[in-house]
Amino acid sequence: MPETKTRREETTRPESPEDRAPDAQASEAQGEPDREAQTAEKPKLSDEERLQGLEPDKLRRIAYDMLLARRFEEKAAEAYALGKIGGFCHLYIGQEAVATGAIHALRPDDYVMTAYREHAHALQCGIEPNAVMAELYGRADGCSKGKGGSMHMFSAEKNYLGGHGIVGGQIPLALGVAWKIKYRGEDRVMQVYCGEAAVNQGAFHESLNMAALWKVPLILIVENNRFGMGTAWERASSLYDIYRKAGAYAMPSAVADGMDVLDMYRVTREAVERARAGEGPTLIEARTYRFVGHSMSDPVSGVYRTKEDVEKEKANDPIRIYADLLARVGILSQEELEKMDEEVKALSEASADFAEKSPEPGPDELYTEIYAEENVAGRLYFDGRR
Ligand SMILES: Cc1ncc(C[n+]2csc(CCOP(=O)(O)OP(=O)(O)O)c2C)c(N)n1
Ligand SMILES: [Mg+2]
Repeated sequence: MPETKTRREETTRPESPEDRAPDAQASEAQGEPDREAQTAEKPKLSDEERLQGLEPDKLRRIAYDMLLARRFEEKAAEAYALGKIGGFCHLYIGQEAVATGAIHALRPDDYVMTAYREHAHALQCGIEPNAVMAELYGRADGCSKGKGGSMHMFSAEKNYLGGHGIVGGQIPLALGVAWKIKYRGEDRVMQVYCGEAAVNQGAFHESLNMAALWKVPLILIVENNRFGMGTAWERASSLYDIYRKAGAYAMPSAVADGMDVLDMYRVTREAVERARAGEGPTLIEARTYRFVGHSMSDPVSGVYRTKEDVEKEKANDPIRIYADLLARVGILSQEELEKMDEEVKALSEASADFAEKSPEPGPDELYTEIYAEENVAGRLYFDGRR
C-alpha cells in the first residue's frame, strides 16, 4: 500500500499554540521556503527602531487611546451587567493595539469600516466617548441616535462607516468605497477590518480579486484573534497563514504583531503609502487575542479554551507591553501612566452618566433614516401611523 497523507497532515496546521506563528517548517510543508512577512522571521528591532522616529506627543497619544478603549469597555461591561445596556455587545479587550496602531497610520479624511467588535474603532476615529456610550445605552444622543446599538455605530462626519453585524458583509461594501475613491480621484484610503472567521467566505475572495485587479486604495486588516465564537481557527481552515491568501490575487500582504501597537502602525503605514501612491490594496493579518468572551453573554474561556490559556496570553497585554517600552525610553513614567489612567477612567465614567441622562429616541425616529419611498398617499409601505 502506498503511504498516503491525510488532508490534515498536508496543511500548515500547527501542533500546539506555541507553534502557531508561521515558521520555517510550515513554509517547507507548503513548498514556499522564502516568505518575507513572517512574524517569526521578523528581525528583532531595537527600542529606537520600534519608535520609528515618532514624536513623543504622538507616542503618548497612542498610549492614551489604547487605555481609553480598555477603560471605556470595562465601564460598558459594568453597565451591561447592571442591565443598562441590552442586546449584542462584543468587547475588544486584549485587541486594542490593532485598531489603535492601524488608525493612527491614517488621516482623518480616510475611511474606516469594521465588523461588530467596534467600540475601539469608533472611539479611535474620533467619535466622542459620550456618543459611543449613549449608543450602547440606546439613547437619542448616541452616534446612531440610539437606533444602532453596539454593532451599528456610524459617523459620516468622522468617516467612520460602521459597525456591521453580518460576518464579512463589510468587505464588499468597503471595496465599493475604495472604488469610489479611485473613480473620483480622491487622495484617501479605505481601511476595513474583519475577523479571521470571515476569510473563507466568497465575499472576501471576490473582493480581494476586484481590489487587486482595479488597484483600489483598500487596506484590509484581518483581526486574527484565533477564534470565531468558540471555533479555533486551525479547526476551521485548511490554510493557517491568512496573509498568504493575498498571493492568489497578486496582492501584497503582511503579518503584523497585533499585540504590538507600533508594529501595527508600521505595517499599516507602509500599506497606506502604497495605496496613496496608486499602487493598490494590501492585506494585513494582525495576530492578536481576545481576553474576554466572544460577547457579553459568553464566558471568558468556555469549552474551547481554558482559563489558563487566557491567563497565559494576558502576559502579552498590549497596553502593558507598550507602557513598558515608553517607560524604558523615558517618554512616559509609571506616574504619568497612572495619571493618564485616572483621566480615561473619569472620562468613561462621565460617558456613562451622560448616557444615563440622555433620552430614549422618540417613536417618530422609527420613520427616519430608512430606505423606503412614500407611496401616492404619502405613506411608507409599512406606515401604521394614523
Ligand atoms: C454571515 C454570518 N454568519 C454567522 C454569523 C454569526 N456570527 C457572529 S460572530 C461570528 C464569529 C465571527 O468570528 P470572527 O470573524 O473571527 O470575529 P471575532 O468575533 O473573533 O472578532 C459568527 C459566526 C453572522 N453574524 N454572520
Ligand atoms: Mg476571530
